[in-house]
Amino acid sequence: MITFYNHLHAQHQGKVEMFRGALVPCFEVPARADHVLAELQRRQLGTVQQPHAFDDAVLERIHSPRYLRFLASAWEQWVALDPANTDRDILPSVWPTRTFRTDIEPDNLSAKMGLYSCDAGTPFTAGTWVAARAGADCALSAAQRLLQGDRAAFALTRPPGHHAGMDFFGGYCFLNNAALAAQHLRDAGLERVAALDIDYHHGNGTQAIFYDRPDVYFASVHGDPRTEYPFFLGHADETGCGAGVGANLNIPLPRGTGFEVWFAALEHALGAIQRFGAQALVVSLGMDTFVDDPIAGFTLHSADYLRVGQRLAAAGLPTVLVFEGGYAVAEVGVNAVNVLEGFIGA
Ligand code: Q9C
Ligand code: ZN
Repeated sequence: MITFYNHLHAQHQGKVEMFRGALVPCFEVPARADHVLAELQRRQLGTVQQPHAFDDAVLERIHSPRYLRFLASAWEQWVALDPANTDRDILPSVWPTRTFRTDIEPDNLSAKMGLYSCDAGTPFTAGTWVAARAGADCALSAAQRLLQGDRAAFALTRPPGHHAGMDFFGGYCFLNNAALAAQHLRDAGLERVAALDIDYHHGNGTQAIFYDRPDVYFASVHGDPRTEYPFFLGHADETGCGAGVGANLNIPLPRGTGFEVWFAALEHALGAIQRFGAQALVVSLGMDTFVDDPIAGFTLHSADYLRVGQRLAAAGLPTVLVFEGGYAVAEVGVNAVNVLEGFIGA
């Protein structure tokens, strides 16, 4: 299986995030991707390549032009406010909740940060845009390989993507890599594509992007949003709207859920994807289902991920695997590469 590695990922290196009233060191760190790359190379599981450069127009298939313009210009505006800002990340602190207007983009940078975000846990740094942009290229390059006939491809990138919506960032995500990959497959002529999200956290961005569409099925197995981030989406009664009714499946599970119950939910999601008639699969591969993850609550063990990979392969679909969360840094390489090894060996 080919891996597209985001060689610019380390340029996104947040310092702190807001957590329980304090600024704490970021969980989403460059070492995460480094560990996955090192383990891939140690096991020699296929070649590692740099992504191809896709046009900005491809990003506009998923994200709004004004959001993309904001991402590309935010850091410049931040430093213009105060040259000392080069040493500080940008965090939002004010949001247009219910009853406020979102049609007028404010000039004020803090206000723009709020307009285009959903939490204070996602710092924007000097290298965030270049890293996210190259990460999107990785996901698109992986999708492109499927179109050229590959059985599977892996996008090894950070920052992650599945919490990012059409016009907002959050949950450590800026560009929705999985949605971009799925849309790229659609635009190349595949009529039905499935996005399967197995990160611990519900993929609210991906769900929202495809919620009214019958051509991209979204299925997710995740921590119950009543207690888990992102809190405000991911319930079982969200089944799609308009033309997309029936093309969205959420399987929320309680904190503490172990492998057998989780795996049964995965089987259920893959069965639904099969019945939908998907011609390709995009997997949001979050590794924060691991028992020792510091910010999540399922109890999967390293060996379980071999079975996850085998089961994903058994779906028999051309598959893009997109790296998402997973914050047990020392173990994330072994765990992610176990999925790949299980997939390849199946
Ligand atoms: N500060 C992904 O796994 N914050 N995002 C949780 C800890 C948000 C996770 C509380 C977690 C987002 C891609
Ligand atoms: Zn997650």
